[in-house]
Amino acid sequence: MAGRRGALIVLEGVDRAGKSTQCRRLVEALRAGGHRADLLRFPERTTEIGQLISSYLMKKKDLEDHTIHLLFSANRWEHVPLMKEKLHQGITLVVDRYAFSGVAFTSAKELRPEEAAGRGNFGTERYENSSFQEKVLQSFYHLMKDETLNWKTMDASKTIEDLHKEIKSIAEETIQEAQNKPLAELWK
Ligand code: NYM
Ligand code: MG
Repeated sequence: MAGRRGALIVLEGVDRAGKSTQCRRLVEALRAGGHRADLLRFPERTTEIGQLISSYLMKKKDLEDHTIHLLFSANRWEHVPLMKEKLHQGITLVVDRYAFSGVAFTSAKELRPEEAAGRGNFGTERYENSSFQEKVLQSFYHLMKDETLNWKTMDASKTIEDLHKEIKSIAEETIQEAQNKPLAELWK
């Protein structure tokens, strides 16, 4: 088995889609099936950069739009060496949001939503309102046009269990397919 790398599996979507639940379930199931798998999330709020991001999201801190965008990006880059190391070691990474959220959320901001629209059943963090989330969704659809990225679309209205089965089977397929492919760079 030496030389076989892990797969990078990213779950993306609007807030409240159920990504965190599915990521946790997927890692458990992969491990139970004998795979080596680790869970990562972005933003990863525990680092110094992550703490700044968290304060921004909790509206405890105001940051200029480009600045927060770059902090989200830096928060991913600070984990790249670790991620590469794990992938090379054959560990599959299940990632709760990645660079696509970076693009989708920032570009949704540039689309200037009417903030006033009815607030849905979201949390209290920045971006957590239905008009903004609608813009984010449109940005994700736009990103999904890039066919080199092997996107699979999930219907988040299904039950946790049904979704889990579907995601697990796609993940297992992806792990197989990734094994013999060299690590590539995103957007290069
Ligand atoms: N978010 C996440 C961004 O705006 N840009 C990014 O690059 C990333 C990774 O952070 N509303 C936003 C999306 C979420 C918020 O994420 C917090 P989570 O997964 O709810 O902790
Ligand atoms: Mg959230």
